[in-house]
Amino acid sequence: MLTTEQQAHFETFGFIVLRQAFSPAEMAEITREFDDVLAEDRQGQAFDGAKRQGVLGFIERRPRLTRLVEDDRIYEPLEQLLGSGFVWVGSDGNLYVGDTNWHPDGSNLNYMRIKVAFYLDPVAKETGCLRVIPGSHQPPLHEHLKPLMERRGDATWAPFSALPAEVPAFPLESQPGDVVFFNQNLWHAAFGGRTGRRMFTLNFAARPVNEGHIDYLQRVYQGNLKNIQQMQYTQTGRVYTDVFLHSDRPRIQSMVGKLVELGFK
Ligand SMILES: O=C(O)CCC(=O)C(=O)O
Repeated sequence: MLTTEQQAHFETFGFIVLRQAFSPAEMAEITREFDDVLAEDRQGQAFDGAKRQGVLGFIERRPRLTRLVEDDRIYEPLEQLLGSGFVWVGSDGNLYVGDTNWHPDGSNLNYMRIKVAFYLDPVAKETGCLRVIPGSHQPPLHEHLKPLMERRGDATWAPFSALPAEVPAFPLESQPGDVVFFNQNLWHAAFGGRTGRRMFTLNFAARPVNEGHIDYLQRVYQGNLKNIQQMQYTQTGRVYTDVFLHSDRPRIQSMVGKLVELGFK
């Protein structure tokens, strides 16, 4: 459970880090599964570091990883921040290559979505930790930052007279076992990480209550479907699995019910 102050931190700044929420023994298990899933996706090939490897539908591939979404340490904060009836969007496991440029995951300021990120190696400001611009999940700062995206990937682009790596931001330095929760409208980036930086994310959205929300979920689903069909190594053709969509676990059922109703597969 989050304290009232932690909730206020999330609401005001757009993120919260839960320090050492998972023990070293749990992280060893989770990391082993992570490495296994990413290796399985590569079908025996070594990771050559030429570009990011991203595996969508990541946590559904191992029961130990699937359990994370119903774990009190993840589920309860989400219920506090998103409200009851929140829905599953999806997960990805990643080996990153190079910097991640400034972006929000979306600009749908009327619909709350949260990303939960696990960094599996220690990461600091100059070594690939997530940097966030506190408060940028809300207007007007959210909109004021849009020039940052005009020339993505250009390391000399400085619309605010600061190079990308010097844009004023807060570094979410973390150790394995820490869990980052952030509002997906928040502007974020990462600089200086090693090739093969390991992280995975779980993504959720508030209960959809209007056409705009449903429309958003449909668009994300279609986008994920396209991405999954174009995955670098293994194409499953499905965003979700039947086992997950028809789970007998009450917490999982509650987050996928709407997706089943919408015909997502
Ligand atoms: O860790 C990173 O490089 C960035 C992660 C990110 O942008 C995301 O998951 O949306």
